[in-house]
Amino acid sequence: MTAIWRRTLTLAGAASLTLGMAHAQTPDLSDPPAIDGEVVGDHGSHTLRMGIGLAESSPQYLSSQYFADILDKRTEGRITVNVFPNSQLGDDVQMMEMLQTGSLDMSYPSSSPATTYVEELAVFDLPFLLPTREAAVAVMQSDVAQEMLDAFDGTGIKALTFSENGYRQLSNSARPVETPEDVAGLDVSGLKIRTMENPVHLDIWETLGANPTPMAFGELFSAMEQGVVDGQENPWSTILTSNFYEVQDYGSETRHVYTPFIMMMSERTWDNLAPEYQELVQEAARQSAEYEIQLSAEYDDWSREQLEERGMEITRLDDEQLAAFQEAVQPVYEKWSPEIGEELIQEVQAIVEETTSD
Ligand code: TK8
Repeated sequence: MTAIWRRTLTLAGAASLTLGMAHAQTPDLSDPPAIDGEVVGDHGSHTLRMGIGLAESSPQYLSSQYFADILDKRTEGRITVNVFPNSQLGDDVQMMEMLQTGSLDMSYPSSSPATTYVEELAVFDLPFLLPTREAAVAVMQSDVAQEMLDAFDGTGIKALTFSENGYRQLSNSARPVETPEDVAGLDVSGLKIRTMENPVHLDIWETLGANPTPMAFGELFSAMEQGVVDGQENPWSTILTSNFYEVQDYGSETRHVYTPFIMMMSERTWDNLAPEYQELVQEAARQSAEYEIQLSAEYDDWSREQLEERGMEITRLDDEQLAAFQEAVQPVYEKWSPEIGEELIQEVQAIVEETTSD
């Protein structure tokens, strides 16, 4: 059953019908915005390889295809972008290293493992900092965020734009989680939780009493299947599109961190592009990020419902329960604020307040 189901995800819809699968693979998604804008001049041909972590049905993949379509159309086929999903070219950390050496042209990692290049990005890893998607988007589009992208200059990576990975939710195979105590376990041991390769995330789960292990995303499914870890945390859409529900019985709507993605290009590839191509790539990146954020929003609640339909037991936390998590992770703020910079945190908080006050 598992194998068949996983196969249907990569086949055309017709195959799923033949197998009698009633579940839709995607929600009703907005069509990609029309590609207007002029065809740019002929500055030669380029074929670019772009590696991403998520599956073909994810907003990340669909919007990357849109990015490819924009470049294709506006160069009359002179720039081709081939998108490789499912971490098949490597994990976030590996692919960023490949961008540096020029052995890969583009990638789309989470901001969290990219903090090794630009420390300030860790502001996004602070738990419960961004209360609404609107606030998160405003921060991603702010000057402060642009400075973080610019800070990649000289690392071998050209950071093009932020987009949405989203609110992270806890899933596990051991027990329903409603409180921090459920994470730590009273008579039982703390949940073994996979985290992204990022020290703030590690600290969050240590503070909550879990046994966290940083691990590449591409290894996560089999680690959960084999019981190397009990659980993980990612947006509902990822838990759905990467089939984690097959090996995770419980989900909790913790929304503990909002993490962005960053679309990136190898600086070597970037430097090989004519200025007019560079401008186009930058514009297409922003347009596709807007589309990605929209798709991601359309996916979010729908994915949670789909997961419930597929048998996951999902716990929604009330305000009091969320407050208990928020309080439990206060030490993470105290520890990391000086490292990340109080001023930066305050700047982000000011943007958040602007969006929530009107
Ligand atoms: C995909 C990752 C993933 C992230 C993670 O490449 O590692 O859990 O949330 O989406 O970037």
